[in-house]
Amino acid sequence: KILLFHGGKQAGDKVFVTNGFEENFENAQKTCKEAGGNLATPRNAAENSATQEILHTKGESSKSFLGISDAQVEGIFKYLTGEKMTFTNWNLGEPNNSKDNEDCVEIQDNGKWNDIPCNLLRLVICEF
Ligand code: GN1
Ligand code: CA
Ligand code: CA
Repeated sequence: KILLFHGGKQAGDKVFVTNGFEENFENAQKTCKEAGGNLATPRNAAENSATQEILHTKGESSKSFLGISDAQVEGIFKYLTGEKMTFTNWNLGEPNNSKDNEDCVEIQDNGKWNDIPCNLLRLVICEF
């Protein structure tokens, strides 16, 4: 499947790829679903690095949404499948639900995670 996605980064059975556009969380999720994939959801260090490498191809300080949210129960981040998380890579002091309004998660170009408002625009990275 990797041959179908130019610029994709592979980690195990997964391929991570961007469409090059910035979208809010809801639209990014929709974009990935419509393509037959899901929002990037790194479940181990290798998958996190592959996602980070996509950001590096897009230049300095690129950030992307992950398929993780605490919209259901504040403070309890879960995969969009509803499962509990088995791997995290939070930046120091995160998640902090800044201004009581951060239920989505971005991955920064250093690979670290930060919770942010879901209506911000971030590079779309999907996994297949
Ligand atoms: C940013 O801009 P500020 O300090 O209110 C960030 C938060 C981080 C915080 C870390 C929209 O908040 O998510 O937790 O820095 N907000 C945004 O200091 O990126
Ligand atoms: Ca929150
Ligand atoms: Ca935060």
